[in-house]
Amino acid sequence: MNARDPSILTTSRSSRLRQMLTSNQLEFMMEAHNGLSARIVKEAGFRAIWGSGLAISAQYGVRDNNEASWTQVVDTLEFMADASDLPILLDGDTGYGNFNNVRRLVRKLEQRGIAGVCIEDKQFPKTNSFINGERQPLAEMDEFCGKIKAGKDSQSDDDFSIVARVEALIAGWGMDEALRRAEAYRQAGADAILIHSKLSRPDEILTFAREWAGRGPLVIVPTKYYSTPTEVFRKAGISVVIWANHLIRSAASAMQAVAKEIHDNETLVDVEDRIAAVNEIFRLQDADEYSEAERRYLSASRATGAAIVLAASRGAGLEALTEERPKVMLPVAGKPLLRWLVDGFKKQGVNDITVVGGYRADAIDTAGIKLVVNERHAQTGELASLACAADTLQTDTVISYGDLLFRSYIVRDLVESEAEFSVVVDSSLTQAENSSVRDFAWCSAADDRGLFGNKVLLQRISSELQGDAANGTSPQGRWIGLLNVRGAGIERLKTVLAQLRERPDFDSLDIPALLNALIDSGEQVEVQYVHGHWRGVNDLEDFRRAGDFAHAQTPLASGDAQRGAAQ
Ligand code: SPV
Ligand code: MG
Repeated sequence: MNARDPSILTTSRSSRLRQMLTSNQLEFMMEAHNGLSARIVKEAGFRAIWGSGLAISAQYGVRDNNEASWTQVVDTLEFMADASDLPILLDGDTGYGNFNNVRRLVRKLEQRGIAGVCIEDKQFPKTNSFINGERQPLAEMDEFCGKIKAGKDSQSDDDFSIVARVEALIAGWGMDEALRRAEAYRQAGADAILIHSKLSRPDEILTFAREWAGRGPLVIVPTKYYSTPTEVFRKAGISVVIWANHLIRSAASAMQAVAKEIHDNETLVDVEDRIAAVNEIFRLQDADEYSEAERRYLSASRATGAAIVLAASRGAGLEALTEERPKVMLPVAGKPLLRWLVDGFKKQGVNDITVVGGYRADAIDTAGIKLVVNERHAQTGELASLACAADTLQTDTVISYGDLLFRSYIVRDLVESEAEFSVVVDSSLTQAENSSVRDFAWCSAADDRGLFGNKVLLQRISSELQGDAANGTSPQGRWIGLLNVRGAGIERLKTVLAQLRERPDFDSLDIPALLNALIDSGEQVEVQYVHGHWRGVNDLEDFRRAGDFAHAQTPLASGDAQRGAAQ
């Protein structure tokens, strides 16, 4: 099968590595030395990873002399295999001992999903080939053949590859010895030969390849003869080129430059835009998958639910009290209105709370919340405020007015709803008893305890009891100012919000306009009916009564107050 066939992704890593070794086109492997670099190799488009001994020891800050134990290397590979689904060819040095160590190594590598190992014909403990290569003793050829056979005999996956690395050219033993060994290793069962050279020109590699004459796959590491055009390798019939250490080296130079600059300048300001954003690190760690999994597996407790609280207004009718602070900071029964709301959310595991401030946002207590400010609050409405927090809309989110008090079950039931969009509607309010009542809700069915559990859908919200929305009918209640958005609904809400943003009257739109637009675009908005048990603070009278309601929510409240609060 052609190695570039997309179906390759369904084949095992070991068979993909084997295909790369045996394909008749030139293939490339890039070095990685930990999970992050393994991920980066994959994203760059490579199809296999070289688990470089030099780079893995360097990232531990130790020498390429088997100072890191083989189990530490294998543990590192496990992170790499988790971070990338590419085949990994481990640079297994000398096999970390004799034939018996190779057997155990092969079994352990297979268990960790590693596709193959390269072993070199030197002696344990080895030294990197580029450090006094000619002084390094080679393994005895027959003994090394025994290691290859032992490795091949102990693999349980036929596709696991053992690459035999010939160090004869590095050690100065000459071309004939290199060819003699390569042939012996091939006959011992090696799946490919890695022929290494430390010259700055490719001459001896090309001579070797010519003499080898396609007896089996050839792998090269052109670290020293890097200026050779790749086409030369292709023409020479090389199977795989390994770029052996370029990520650890690029990481080192980037870290050196940034560390020095921060040290010398005692500020981050010069480097911030030149380095990966923190969000990019999160992306490389696959943080989104975590959020998704959390949504799936923590759904009962909603431990990381989010809320956006709209708190930009001064409060019409409350001007006398809101000279110095916005409405949400008015004290109700000893603590600010906003704190009641935030505590109510946190009690239900909605911990990630973004408050959109506007008027006197400086007076908002930011403990336990994130504050974003709608700078244009004086000219804009609720949707413009919501848009200021749109970036935080990533996970299940309750969108809430800031001037609400509610019994805790209301938010609990709302966040436990499976619906992508759900709203709380108070069925006890169907009349305009006072001027502050707005947001009347027309629903697919009235609140009927007998139908408890049946799905009721929102059809329209309007503050007018007459007109199109009313259509001659009475509303089924009043929307209390809580909207929950879940799962796939989040992106769709963002889309509708973006569409509304194009409208010239966007600045004057409120959340009901968003709900109506969602319904118009075909979304189902589920209704959760309540009968009292909440308060909005829209005017002085509301504010006065809010204190009683809040008191009734505290654990030591008297039974009378509790009943009073139930409206
Ligand atoms: C490695 O990457 O560790 C190698 C290749 O073995 S080299 O450093 O060129 O010997
Ligand atoms: Mg090495």
